[in-house]
Amino acid sequence: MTAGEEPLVLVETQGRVGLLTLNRPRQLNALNDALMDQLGAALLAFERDERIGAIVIAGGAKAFAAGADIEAMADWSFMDVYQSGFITRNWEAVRQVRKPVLAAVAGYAMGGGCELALACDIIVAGESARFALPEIKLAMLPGAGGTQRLPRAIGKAKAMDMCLSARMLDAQEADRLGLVSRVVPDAELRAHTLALATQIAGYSLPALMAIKEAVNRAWESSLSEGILFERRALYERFASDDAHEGMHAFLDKRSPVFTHR
Ligand code: DAK
Repeated sequence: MTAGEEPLVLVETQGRVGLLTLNRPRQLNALNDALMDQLGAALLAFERDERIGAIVIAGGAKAFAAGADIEAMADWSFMDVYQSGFITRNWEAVRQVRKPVLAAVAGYAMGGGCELALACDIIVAGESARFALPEIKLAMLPGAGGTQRLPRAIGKAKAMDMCLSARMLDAQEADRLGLVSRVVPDAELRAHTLALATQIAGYSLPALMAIKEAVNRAWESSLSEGILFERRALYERFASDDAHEGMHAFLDKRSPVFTHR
């Protein structure tokens, strides 16, 4: 970004919540390299910032994000994407974040925009939210985790339908299928998501990180391995100041004071 240029990602904090707003409204937040660089850098800065306990990624009213930037990609060659590590280089920062990440989705979440939301831990959808992986229309394929995360989220039958026919889901159907966590009126989306993130960020950060790691492990291992992982994570809780504080506060009938240790 050069001086005087509008940032492609707006960065704000509200208490212990870091809020990132995608800001390319004229292109419906199409995700070009510069935007993904800024998003990745902001995510990792919040990850390092001990005053932040949860992160929200929001889009605009018409689009969360309409996908990877087709104009930028149209003439790329294999060597261009291979040598620059397209996707891997900057799209995967969200996967490195151990703190909870919430997506606030209104309007279109298409292609890479849908995949970005899928990579978040919680999706709060406004009633206008629309989810699709329409890459097949471009003779492309979802390349930022869509073919992998979508079947895990909603099952093979629905995922195949979306990937092969470009079928678009509205917020209610996405809710029914388990693609999103909650649906709220558009006018309440930002406030609702920030309130949820504030609630989450008020809990013990190392406990949140342990839960996120354990739930993600459910996607990536057998049940018995996952249970073993969960049990170890539970034992580790007994090495944490916050867990003792949380249990004693309950017994003392007072609010806990977490130090995030
Ligand atoms: N890229 C670039 N520009 C886009 C865009 C996109 N994805 N989506 C919209 N825009 C631009 C439009 O070109 C238009 O620009 P102007 O003509 O005003 O200059 C402006 O945003 C407003 O869009 P529309 O005029 O089209 O608005 P409508 O309300 O009529 O339609 C729409 C909204 C979201 C239905 C429509 O814009 C649309 O279909 N957009 C494309 C959606 C799409 O196909 N998304 C998937 C993109 S492909 C990879 C990994 C990942 C990916 C690729 C490769 N590798 C590892 C290699 C991911 C691929 C994708 O995400």
